[in-house]
Amino acid sequence: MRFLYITDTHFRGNSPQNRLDDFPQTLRKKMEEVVQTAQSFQVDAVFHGGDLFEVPNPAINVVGDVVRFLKDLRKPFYIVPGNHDLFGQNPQTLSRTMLGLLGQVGLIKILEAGEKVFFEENGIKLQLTGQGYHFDLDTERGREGYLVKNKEADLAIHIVHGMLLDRPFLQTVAYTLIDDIKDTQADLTLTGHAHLGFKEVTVNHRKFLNPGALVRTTVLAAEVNRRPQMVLIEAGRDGITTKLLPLKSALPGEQVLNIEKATEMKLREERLARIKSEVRTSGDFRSLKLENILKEIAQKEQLPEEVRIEAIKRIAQAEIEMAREGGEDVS
Ligand SMILES: [Mn+2]
Repeated sequence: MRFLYITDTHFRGNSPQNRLDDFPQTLRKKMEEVVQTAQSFQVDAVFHGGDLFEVPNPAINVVGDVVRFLKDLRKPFYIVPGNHDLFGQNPQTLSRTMLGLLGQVGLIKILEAGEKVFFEENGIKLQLTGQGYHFDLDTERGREGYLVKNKEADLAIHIVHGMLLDRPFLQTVAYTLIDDIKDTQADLTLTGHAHLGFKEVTVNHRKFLNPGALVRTTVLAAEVNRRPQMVLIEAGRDGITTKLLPLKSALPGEQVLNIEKATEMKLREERLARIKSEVRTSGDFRSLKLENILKEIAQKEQLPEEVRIEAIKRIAQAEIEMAREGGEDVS
């Protein structure tokens, strides 16, 4: 059995602020390559990790691009809803979204939580499950959305639109570490949402992979240097193997992203890193969490409470802005 996996296509009718090219046209070319790849490898189905659309109610011509892609593809297409596909990031709004409509008319198959889809070839059975985005997904309560517990086939693939990461990130952003879900029965866990992605990780013979978004919309250095890619999945008697297929149609980051902005960002990052290291070396702080440092300074200097509260508010705002600029789709 063979499958192709892509994620975070963010179909939209105009170009993001940081792009220099005609974004919708570039995306159409990328999707042509996805179609050609799916056909030349004769995959059984194409999987999508969510955020098909930039907004839940895209314009008709944007939907037209997606429908044309699906018609050209002529393969079963399985997807989990991403936060961008939903109103207010709320899964209960699915039936009112364009993604929901495509599912209702049967052009795509939206994987519902707990639902299993089976594939079989040469006596080997594979189950596919998925978990769309929801608010609590990256909390301890939501963790089970990442876990496959009752495998009913020889092999299992699980697709999740959530902030699964291979290493710790900003404390203000909710995320789940691969280590937190290493007991899953899924042989391969595929994720989206974190646009930069991570390299395949194997723990206890379980594989975890996020190839990164198919589109680049921020000017973060890592994003400029990243080439969007697809994942070719082979499943059979020897288990599941994956191969990354970089998009040939994706232009170098410098040609599609506004680098001047990126340079500006890099200077800001360096400045921030310098401030952080100065804070680390100049104070005897019990914690490196900004809020805690602030608390200690406030106590030491006997600052009025309203000053401390105002500072907390500004730090939160700055971190939200940083996370936004950091290429992670947390909003
Ligand atoms: Mn996204």
